[in-house]
Amino acid sequence: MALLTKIFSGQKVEKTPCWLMRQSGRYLPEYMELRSKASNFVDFCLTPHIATEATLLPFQRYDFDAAIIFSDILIIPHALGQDVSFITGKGPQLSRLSQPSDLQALTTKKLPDVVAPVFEAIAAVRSRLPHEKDLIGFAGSPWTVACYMLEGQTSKTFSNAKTFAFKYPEAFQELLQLLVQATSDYLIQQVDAGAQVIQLFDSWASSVPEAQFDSWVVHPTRQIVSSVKARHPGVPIIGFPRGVGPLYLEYVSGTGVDGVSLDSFLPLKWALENLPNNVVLQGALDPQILVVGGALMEQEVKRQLALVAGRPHIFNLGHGIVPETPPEHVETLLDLVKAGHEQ
Ligand code: 1CP
Repeated sequence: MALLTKIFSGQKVEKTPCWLMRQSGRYLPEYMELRSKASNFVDFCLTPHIATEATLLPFQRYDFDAAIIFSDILIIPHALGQDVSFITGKGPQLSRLSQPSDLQALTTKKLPDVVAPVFEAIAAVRSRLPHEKDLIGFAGSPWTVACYMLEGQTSKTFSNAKTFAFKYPEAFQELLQLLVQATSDYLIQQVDAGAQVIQLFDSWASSVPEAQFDSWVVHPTRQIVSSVKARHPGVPIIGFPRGVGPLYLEYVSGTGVDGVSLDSFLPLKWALENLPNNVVLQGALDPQILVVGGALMEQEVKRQLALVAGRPHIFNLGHGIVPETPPEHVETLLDLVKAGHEQ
């Protein structure tokens, strides 16, 4: 059994498994070269042989314990009929939904055909990946995906998305429910195709007010977890409610996730004292420490491994690798995690 699935099955592991969010991305020159072959990022994600290659690229250099299928959380809005494009230097641009009536343009009709290449890539990666490595499938959580759909672009505050949610609560719930349905089906089919672990990214959960946290974040996530588990009871699901501080506890107990990805802002000691023992903790090196490397990184990796010792733990960052990361620091990090467990 590969290390991630082994940890989730409650067994002891011989070393702390490690994979990194955005492990295939702009910090790797070979990714930039592959990326230059497609002008359109959506096409890049939806071309099976390219997505397969992108997923496997980091394994030419590194001994990660898991691969994550190369795709993006905004494939779902694209498959629901929204215009989605990625502009270099600006990030994602979507035809913004600003009125409840704009939701009528969304449809699940074409979704199965549009996302089919993702399942093809998953099957191809699984057949090429060594059996001791897990393959992670993923999707964005409804709140975070809705943020982009309602904002039309990235934002520090997602104030247009929040205004829509407050002003039109019924239409907003309708959007969340459409995303719950589409995302559940999408993840079930990722597992059918060969994904062994699922991660749900709720990167903007931090912008949800406390009083709305249950209905905008916890409840829709619990619905997805229940639907996926109804079809695939054994598949581990990791949630990533980035930046929610003490609401991590409400998230973990309310959603039924098997693991939780910690961000770099949450005190590790708080997580260890407050989150249930049976939940697998993933994280949480600050990506900027990976950029700097050296003694700083060594100290911090050792500190985190010592603190988490005895708990089920997957080493990762607190958010994705940033483009300015020197690729050789990733190698050093993997060595440190490996050595840390042997001490
Ligand atoms: O031109 C390029 O190469 C585009 C850069 C890029 C990459 C490499 C984007 C655009 N997406 C991705 C891949 C990606 N996105 C993966 C691949 C698997 C991996 O190796 O981890 C994953 C898991 C994602 C998920 C994703 N996309 C999230 C959730 C995780 C997170 O970073 O918070 C989010 C918020 C997105 C939206 C998105 N897609 C791309 C960008 C630049 C962004 C973020 C924009 C923003 O800051 O709001």
